[in-house]
Amino acid sequence: MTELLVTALTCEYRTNPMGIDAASPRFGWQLRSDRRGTVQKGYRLVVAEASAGFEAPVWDTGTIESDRSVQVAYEGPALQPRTAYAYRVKLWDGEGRESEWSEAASFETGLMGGAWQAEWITPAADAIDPQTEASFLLRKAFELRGGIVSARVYATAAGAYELYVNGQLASEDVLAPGWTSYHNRLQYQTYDVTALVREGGNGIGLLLGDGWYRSGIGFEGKNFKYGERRAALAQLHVRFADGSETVVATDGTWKASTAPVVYSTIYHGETYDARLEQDGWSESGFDDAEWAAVERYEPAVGTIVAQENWPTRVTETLAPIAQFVTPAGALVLDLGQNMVGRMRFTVKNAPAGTTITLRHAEVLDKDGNIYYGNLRPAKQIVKYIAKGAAEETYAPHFTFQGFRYVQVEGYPGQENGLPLELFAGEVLHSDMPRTGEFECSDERVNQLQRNIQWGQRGNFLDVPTDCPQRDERLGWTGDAQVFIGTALFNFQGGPFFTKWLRDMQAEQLPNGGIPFVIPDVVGGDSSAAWGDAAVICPWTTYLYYDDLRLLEEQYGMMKGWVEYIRSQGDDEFLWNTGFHFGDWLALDAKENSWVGATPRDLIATAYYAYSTRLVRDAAAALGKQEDAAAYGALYDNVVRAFRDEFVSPNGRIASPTQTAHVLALAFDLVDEPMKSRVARDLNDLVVDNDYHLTTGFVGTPYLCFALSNNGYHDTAMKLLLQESYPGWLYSVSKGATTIWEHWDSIKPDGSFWSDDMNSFNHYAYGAIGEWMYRKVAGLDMDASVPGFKRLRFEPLFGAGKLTHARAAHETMYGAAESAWRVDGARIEVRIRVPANATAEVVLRGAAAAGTTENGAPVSDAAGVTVVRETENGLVLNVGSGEYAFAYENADLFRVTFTEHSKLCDVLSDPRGEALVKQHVPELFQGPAINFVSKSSLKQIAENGMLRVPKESIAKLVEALAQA
Ligand code: RAM
Repeated sequence: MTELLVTALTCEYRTNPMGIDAASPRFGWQLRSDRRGTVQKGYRLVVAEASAGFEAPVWDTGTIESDRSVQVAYEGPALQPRTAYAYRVKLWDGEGRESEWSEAASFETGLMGGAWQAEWITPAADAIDPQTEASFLLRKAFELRGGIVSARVYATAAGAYELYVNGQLASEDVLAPGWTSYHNRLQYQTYDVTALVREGGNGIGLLLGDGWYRSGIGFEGKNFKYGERRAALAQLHVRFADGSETVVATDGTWKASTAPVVYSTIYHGETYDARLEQDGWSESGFDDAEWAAVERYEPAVGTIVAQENWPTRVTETLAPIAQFVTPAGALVLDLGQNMVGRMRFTVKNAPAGTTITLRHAEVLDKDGNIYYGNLRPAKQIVKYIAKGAAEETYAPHFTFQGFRYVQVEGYPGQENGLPLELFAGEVLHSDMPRTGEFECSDERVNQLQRNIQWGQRGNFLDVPTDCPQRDERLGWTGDAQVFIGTALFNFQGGPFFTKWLRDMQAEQLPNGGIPFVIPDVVGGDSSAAWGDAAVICPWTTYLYYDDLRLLEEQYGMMKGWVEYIRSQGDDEFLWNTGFHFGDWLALDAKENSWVGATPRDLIATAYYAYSTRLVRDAAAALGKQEDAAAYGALYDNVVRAFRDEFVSPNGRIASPTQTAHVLALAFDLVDEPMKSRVARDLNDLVVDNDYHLTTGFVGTPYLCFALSNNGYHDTAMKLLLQESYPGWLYSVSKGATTIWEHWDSIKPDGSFWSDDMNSFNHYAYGAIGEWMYRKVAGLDMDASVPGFKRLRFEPLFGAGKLTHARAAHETMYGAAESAWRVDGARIEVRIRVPANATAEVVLRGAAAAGTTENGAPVSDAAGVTVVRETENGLVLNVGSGEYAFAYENADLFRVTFTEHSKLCDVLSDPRGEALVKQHVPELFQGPAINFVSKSSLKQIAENGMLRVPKESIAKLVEALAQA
């Protein structure tokens, strides 16, 4: 039986979500096919209320002739709030096959903008000091009759909260309601508590702490708070078999107390006094007579919206790999990985009042002592005061730490060592599905890839942050912008960026400027390459997920940003005024400066051009023809102005930095013949620097792209594989398990870059990951068809250092994969194209004759069309499926016309043969020219038949010149 299946149904990026408030949610599905070249010809999607079943659908599309299988918007009658829907899909392919109905998937709407029945409450100010550092407990007992069918809680807080029902923690979500621009937007969460409620007496409780709302956020003592008073808003809806409903909502009848969480802030940690625990506090029988009253208190928050991001959760637990005593005498646990989250630990038979203190740090100094210097004022201290039970287990509630090492004090019996099995590191971040893998023959690069992914996990804790440990942890726009291309390969980031971009949009300044950090807690605005996140992030999200709706929604912000730039500068088409971070932390900075040598107006104008181009493209994608034309014209003008100002008529870039050249190439600011000149100059800059980079935040993400896309992939590979400082593998060689903020966060002599700004978990330089996926492994998209519907595979094999590489990416259509292996001249390339997608494949150095797929001539392969042979190799067009290509790499041997004539010169020189033997002995061993005499060699060369490695020719020519 041939199989055509519909699987992996999603609604708004999620599997069976609850709390959907979109009026027209979007569906997606994947096709599974046992044939190659499967394309969806049509589909039928049916949505029904879950209680009614598919026999009585609310929306039946009927048969729709379309190959669209992602972001299919609901267009039926208005969805009802707090209602469970089921949906299913069936489809037809281009070969007339019809699938069965998919399994039913579900989604459940949230409050959909309806009024809250609950009232905001907080402990009465005359009973509990609102300024107390302690968290609050809020509770209510209630009765339920029998026949319960379902129960949901909708809740949020000004602060951070945990929900308890009948003594049970109701959800795995951590730090709800998440961090948004609270005064503009606040998320609420939906919890299914059906299994926790029961007929008879029930209790509901909220543990309410400070979270991002009131912890005091921001570096240099900014200590920003959204509000001084915490408050909660929650309502429980219980539905009964007879269709009736009961609502229990926060109101004046609730009671309040302080919690055993006596102190908790994001940066400094938490203190928990277990002696203050009140058993049964969220249960019905609990006596709350002594508890304080609550009062209504409406915090200054903006629109309450359904949870948009993935929830923050514990996604992995790490056991300590070692414990040791430092030279200074501290007992330290080593988690083996710089992680972000919290420690959970158990203590047995500790006398009441025993205080156990955990201090968290990322690294040890060169003497082996735990190093807290880079935390700046952030304390990262967790204290637990035992209640004297036989066994007590604790993990902090409303804080997180960035750490690999944990100094433990006061743990009973610790002089004899800690029971490692009673300690665990809980890794916390937005619980995004992982969608990317990269792996190759160099274990150091694999460690780099792990470091990049760990850096992302640690800094995608609800907001894309710069760092997770010091008194910062902020949504720096520049960092997010340079990293998003890598981020979206690694993890499903649609919901994550949707939420963050909505906050950015809410915080865009009236003049179109963009604050440095989103959510904005520090002020400051509109640096080039930082504010450009307003354009680059929506555009990139659109490209990866075909999320046209997000693009439409964000278009006003994108355009506003470009108009802001246009209003700057003393020339309409140059941006040469204002504050800029420049090429932040570049190595060509002046001493004691954080700003690299590339002129800030060059960077600003380059970004002006780039953002304008993307707004032009966004306008075109959205069908806004007038805007597309207007921004196209603006783009041309900015490019012209850039050239006038920064490029000499012969193509010399005005600033001799790597970053200046990188931007000119990466943003297409120069054309041929200047482009080749710029690329050559960039290559020279890197080679002259002995294959080391000098770039900072601005140049680094594009450096290797600029080289690989312009004929210098070998140089890019050497940069990647460079182990000495500075380069990506330098930190790996120093044992890093995450990406560092500085190329020399730890210097070769083991000392640190100064304390004042030295994060060991900063994803920005991890932006190299995108190039590893796209260029090294060769897994790429055709950007003119968003969402990876049209893939592009073009692995660049490099200068023979890697023998294999493999990348996989879970696209909206399913898994895509590219893997290659080189053995001498033989190359194997395996690719996977998900069903309903197609791909262009470029096999570098291949010719049609001699290339096989699955052992047979490529031209006979099902699903493959040979398009053409080019200078670069063989271009194929393939349909969905898995393919295994193999060929001899002519690229290693093929000689260009100039090289050929140079080679002829060498060979016609009397010293030719000796030179060849001395410098390129492989010429006499290679498959193409075994046993050839000098004269036949020359003859073959003259006929253009000789295939020698390009590098060998260069070596020969050089040797001849020197001989
Ligand atoms: C520091 C961090 C951050 C960067 C800003 C400009 O706070 O390095 O990553 O974006 O400076």
